[in-house]
Amino acid sequence: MAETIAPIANDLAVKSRSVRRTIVEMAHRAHCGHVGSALSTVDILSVLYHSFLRIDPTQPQWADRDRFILSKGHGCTALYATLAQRGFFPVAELETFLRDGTLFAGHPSARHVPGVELSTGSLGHGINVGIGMALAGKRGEKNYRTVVLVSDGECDEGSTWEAALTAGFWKLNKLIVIVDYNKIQSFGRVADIMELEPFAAKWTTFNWHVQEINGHDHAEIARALSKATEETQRPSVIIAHTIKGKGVSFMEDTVDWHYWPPSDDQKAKAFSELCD
Ligand SMILES: Cc1ncc(C[n+]2csc(CCOP(=O)(O)OP(=O)(O)O)c2C)c(N)n1
Repeated sequence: MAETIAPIANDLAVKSRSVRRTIVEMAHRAHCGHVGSALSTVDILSVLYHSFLRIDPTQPQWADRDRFILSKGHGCTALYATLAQRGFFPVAELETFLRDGTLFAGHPSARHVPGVELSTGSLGHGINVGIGMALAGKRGEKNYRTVVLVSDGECDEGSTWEAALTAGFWKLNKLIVIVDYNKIQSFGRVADIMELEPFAAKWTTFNWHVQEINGHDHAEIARALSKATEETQRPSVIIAHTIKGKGVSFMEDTVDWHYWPPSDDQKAKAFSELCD
């Protein structure tokens, strides 16, 4: 796999393309799905891991680190590839993905993978655990921030709105939720399954600071994160408008690429679109 991954460059666009290639490569090798789910989060993860989160890959458990939770755990190939790129473990280790004995399962394990803060996969729990982390930080007068990336499908779950109510009530200003609003779930479109709109207004009434951005624009993502840190009284939500399958033309905005694994030809076509 190592030869298929571009050398780490300074530019976030190059880094994001490299992560996208790794995602396609992992799914192709392991013959697994969730490629579209992972591709949708790449630009957000790139900005978080390369320019926002205060973390140290040599000390994944550093007490004052910022916490990041990938609540939509099925998109973990994006997280694995980004953590590898950031230096938490060698990219070559990702060759073991989904093999017997691997650290890299189809949903991320905090017990096994350096840099993974919470084992996720059962949707609808990320913000709730993030609240615990943020509350512990607030009560302990710590300076760390807690960032949770959730899917739009998770916003159909009651646990998400209970968390939203709680964080707003406790004024957890160091909690930042990013919604990967790609408008698609496993088997259909959010608008047909359980419409979320008016989405921003819902968070506002739960007493959150709300921003809406293009979730593939690195500069916009960085600006929104920076603005979120200025809040002193409210938790922040960044509603990131994204495209499921972003970066690979035939995967973009289709329900099919929730579960399909890429064939040899599809991998080759994807790589031809993701070259530097
Ligand atoms: C509690 C729970 N119910 C069902 C599932 C099965 N499941 C996996 S992904 C998914 C939905 C995918 O849609 P979304 O959450 O919007 O994620 P994305 O479109 O970004 O992949 C579901 C229902 C799960 N992982 N957890």
